[in-house]
Amino acid sequence: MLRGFALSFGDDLIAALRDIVTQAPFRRMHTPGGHQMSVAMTNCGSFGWVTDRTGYRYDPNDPETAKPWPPMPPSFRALAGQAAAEIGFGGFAPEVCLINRYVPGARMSLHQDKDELDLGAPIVSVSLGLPAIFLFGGMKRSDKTQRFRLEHGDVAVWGGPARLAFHGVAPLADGEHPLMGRQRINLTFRKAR
Ligand code: MD3
Ligand code: FE
Repeated sequence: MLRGFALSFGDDLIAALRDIVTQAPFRRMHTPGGHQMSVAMTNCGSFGWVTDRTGYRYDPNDPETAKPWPPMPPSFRALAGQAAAEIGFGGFAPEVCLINRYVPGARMSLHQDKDELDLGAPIVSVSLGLPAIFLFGGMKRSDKTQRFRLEHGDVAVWGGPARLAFHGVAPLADGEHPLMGRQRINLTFRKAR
C-alpha cells in the first residue's frame, strides 16, 4: 500500500481521465448472471475489461462504439510503472486500465481477478475521490476479510500470493470530495495476456 503515491501526479491524472470519459463514457455493465453492476466502468489502453450476458473478456474495442478504447495516457503509464517498481515489480507494462466509478451506495462483491493470462504480473490500483472500505480476503470466498480504508491518492500493488485473493468494496458512503465531487474513481492497471 503506497499511501498518497498518486498525489504528486496531481491534475494530470484528472485531466487525462476527463478526456477518456468523453471518448468512452462510463456505463453499468451486466454480469453473465444477468445482474447490472452498481459500479459504472470504462477502459483505456490496448484492451478493456468487459462483461455481458456472454461472459467476461478483454476486448480491444469498446462494444458500445466498436472502436478501440482511448489510448493509455503517459501520466497513467508512468504512475503505474513507478508504483510497481517501488514494490519490486520492475518493468511493469500494463495494457489495460480499467476505470471503475462508484457513486454513494455502489459496491463490488467479493471476487477474484483471474481473466488475465499472466498471473505473475501484478495489478496496480489507484483510488481517487471519496474514501472507500476495501475488503481483502483469502484464497476462499468464505475466508474472513480484513478491511482497509482507501483514500484519494492511495495506490496499492497486488502481486505474488495476493494476486488471487478474494477482494471487494463495501457500499460507498455518501460524501463530497473537494476535487472529485460525490464519487469514487478507481483505476486498475493490468496486463491482460
Ligand atoms: C487484490 N476493483 O476492478 S481495487 C477490480 O476499488 C476491483 O474498484 C476494486 O477489484 C475497486 O477488479 C478494488 C484493488 C484491487 C484490484 C485488483 C486486485 C485489489 C486486488 C486483484 C487481486 C487482489
Ligand atoms: Fe478485482
